[in-house]
Amino acid sequence: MAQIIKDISRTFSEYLILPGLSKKKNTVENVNLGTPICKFKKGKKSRLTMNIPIMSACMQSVSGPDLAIELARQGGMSCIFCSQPIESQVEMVKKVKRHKAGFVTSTINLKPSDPLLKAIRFIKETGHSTMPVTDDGSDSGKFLGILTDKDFWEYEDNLNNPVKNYMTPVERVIWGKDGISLKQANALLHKHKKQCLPILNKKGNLTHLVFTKDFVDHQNHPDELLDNEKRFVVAAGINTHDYRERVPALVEAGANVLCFDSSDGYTEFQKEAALWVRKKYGKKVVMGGGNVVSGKAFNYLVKEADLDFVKIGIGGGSICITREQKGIGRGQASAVMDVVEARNQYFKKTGTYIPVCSDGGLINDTQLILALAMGADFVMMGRYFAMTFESPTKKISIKDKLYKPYWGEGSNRAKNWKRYSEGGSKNKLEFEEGVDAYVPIVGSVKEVLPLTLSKLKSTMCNTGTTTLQSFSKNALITLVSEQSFIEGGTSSVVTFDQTRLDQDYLG
Ligand code: MZP
Repeated sequence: MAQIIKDISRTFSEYLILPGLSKKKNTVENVNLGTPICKFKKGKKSRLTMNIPIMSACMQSVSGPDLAIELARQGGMSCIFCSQPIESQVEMVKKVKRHKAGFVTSTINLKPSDPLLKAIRFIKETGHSTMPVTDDGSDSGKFLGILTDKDFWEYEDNLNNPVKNYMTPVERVIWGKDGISLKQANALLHKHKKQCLPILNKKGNLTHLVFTKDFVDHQNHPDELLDNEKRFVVAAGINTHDYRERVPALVEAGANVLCFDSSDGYTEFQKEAALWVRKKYGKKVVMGGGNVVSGKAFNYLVKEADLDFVKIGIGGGSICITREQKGIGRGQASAVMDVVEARNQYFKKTGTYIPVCSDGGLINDTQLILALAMGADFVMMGRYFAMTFESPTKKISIKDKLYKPYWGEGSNRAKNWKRYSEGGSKNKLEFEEGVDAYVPIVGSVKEVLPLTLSKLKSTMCNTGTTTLQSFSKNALITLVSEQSFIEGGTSSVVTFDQTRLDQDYLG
């Protein structure tokens, strides 16, 4: 007979955290959200840490280079999706690594012969007012001058005149040499009271622009996650099919972390692929895997596949229908607690700490906080980031509201047979494990993430802790009854939104 587990499969929304004694030092300014991502021996440090416990999901509709750059700027990390050809994934990783904080590649460029009309169109389309002029109109052509919206009068000048008659020529432009630091670039901007500094290489070609506002922005992000060469840190998804070709290409491109992207990682396929990577690169690569939902599967991957971190979660993702389609999975809270227990036992026995990640199914900030309180070292989220400006999809308007498409890696749209293939069996009839949906746009990462982190820090202060490690060690968590869950919401009052809803309803 099948073995029936006595415990119920539970979700985060069934739990609450009890406050602990908040000491005077428990202020949000004192909270440190740093978290390990690599296994480490007791008393030693993780080879890589994140400055906030958040990673974006390895999905086509979530993690492209724009999100990866913005999330690393905030201290987290994106996992660039692997359900694409190796070359395009490599290009995305390179784009993140090329991005130098504060040094931007110019997106609007002019040729000397372009009419002013073109400059006006650029200004209106992008909202930017400074445009470099290069010999071929590209972002890396020979730099000839700079044009700003102050150099001409839209309603007085002949807009068919060429920009070369209006631009400040290179001889009169203050510029920086390629290779200077952001600090030096800023010193030049400050000294000459300029807003924009073109950076030129030895041949006089444009490489980057540095803007005063970007420097300020850089100063405002003390949590930026940078590698030794001051480039943003980025992860890349890998699979158990083409790893022999994909992994070397990603390592060469500078990916800092590799992570198996699989809906079920408790397999010999993942063990074999992980051992191949370890044999080839040793500790040079940081390698995560999963997903698992039990301590047994965690132990298998850690002991047999030598992973640095393990991801937890099957069937809880917002776009996931694996549980409906196949009847496998586990409530995310139960899965996290079981794996964390196994991880803690493993640490006690071996002295090696393995970070674990709660992946998918977090429907609000509270659930993120609970996942960390239950012992996850970091979380991975898809929907949360799909809703931001930085996700790689195009926004669309439905009934006057802005949305973005968001689809699962197991949906037909992702055509990701690799992630959902069971390996070996070629005759399997295909079916979907993910849906193709839409999510409302909530703004940019720098608008939404600080609020989430602020709630997390505040809860940590309530429990009397200032680090994530002590948070999960000390958190006192209780199951809630359905009635106390209802009690937690507003009761017997009419909120503004409710009034509006009623009005809409009444027409
Ligand atoms: P969520 O943050 O949107 O709730 O969930 C994102 C997670 O769902 C991903 O990190 C991945 O583990 C999982 N996922 C991605 N695609 C599918 C699917 O098509 C899926 N079933 O379950």
